[in-house]
Amino acid sequence: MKAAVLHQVGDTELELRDDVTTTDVGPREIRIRVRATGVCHSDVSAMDGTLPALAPGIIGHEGAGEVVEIGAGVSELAVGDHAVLTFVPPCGGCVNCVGGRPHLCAIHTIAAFMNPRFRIGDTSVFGYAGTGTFAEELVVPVEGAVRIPDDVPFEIAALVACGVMTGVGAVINTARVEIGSTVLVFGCGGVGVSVIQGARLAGASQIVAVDPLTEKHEAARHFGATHTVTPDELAGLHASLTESQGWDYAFDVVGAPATIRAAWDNARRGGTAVVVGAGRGDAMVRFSAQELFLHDKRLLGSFYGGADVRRDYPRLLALWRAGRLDLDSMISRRITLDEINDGLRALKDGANVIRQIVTF
Ligand code: CXF
Ligand code: ZN
Repeated sequence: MKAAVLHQVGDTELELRDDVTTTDVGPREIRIRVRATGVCHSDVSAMDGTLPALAPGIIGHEGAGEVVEIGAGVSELAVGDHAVLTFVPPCGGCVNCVGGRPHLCAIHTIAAFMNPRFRIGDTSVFGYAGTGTFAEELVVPVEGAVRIPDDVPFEIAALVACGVMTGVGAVINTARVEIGSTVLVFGCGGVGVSVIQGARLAGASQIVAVDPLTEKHEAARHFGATHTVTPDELAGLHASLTESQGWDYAFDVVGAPATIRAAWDNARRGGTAVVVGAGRGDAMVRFSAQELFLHDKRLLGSFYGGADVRRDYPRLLALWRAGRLDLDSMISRRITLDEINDGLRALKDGANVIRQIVTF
């Protein structure tokens, strides 16, 4: 089959090949024919070493498709079912799953990391974050796919697998933003606009979006931002809009020390800063011992929007169906797998795209 291969971390291009295979479908595993995948900034981060990835590997982790084969002991899904993938398949039985934190389940995530499920000839090829959706097919544990209704377009479904879940979930699950709150968001990409949409769903009274690229401001307003500014303009708004008190919630959706620090600084005393952006392991953020107690703020990490995928994927799609979550407008561009390098380059260059979708 066709797939885009990362030979080494640090490579700037993926190699398109048509001789990639998957491992056989084992017990409790399924084979998915990928029908749509988003191009997420974490795919770029996997390639350039910002986020950990094993090579050779198939990148791509925001996908949806059709079940084409099921292994022994699979009863949850059947051939022909449509499903959205997840890069954290909840096992359902570990301390995290039982404790209401299925997004932190490590059982299948670690196994997927260690056990490559792709091959090129005799060479084992890893799937990024246990998935690898820049391929026509992939094999995942049955826990790694959530069934969706047949009438949901695959490209809409794919968005839910990472960006939308991460952004909306950060607001609803992690921060639990209350109605009437004021919200500040750094970054207006796919996850950033999902935070904005989450804040709108939560009934925020003010949603201020910050992005250095003014081309992105229009989209931010479309998705619910009440104000849009460049970083340079933020201090003025902090003074005029918040009477220099700061916002109730400040979300970093960039993952850089400067934006994390800015989220903290712009949260009001007693407010909440939420780190959604996926930053480098060696990038450090400084806080003084005094400010941590004196300002009485909460600093929250948000991984995968605190997803409970079996609960949240259907909810997000129900909100889309009800016209309350705009997923259609998030798709900036449709490409083929042959154009994947072009899509990745556009993201790296900061082009004005929210989500590019590869359709198969
Ligand atoms: C990432 C987090 C690290 C694994 C892949 C997905 N999240 C969002 O893109
Ligand atoms: Zn992602």
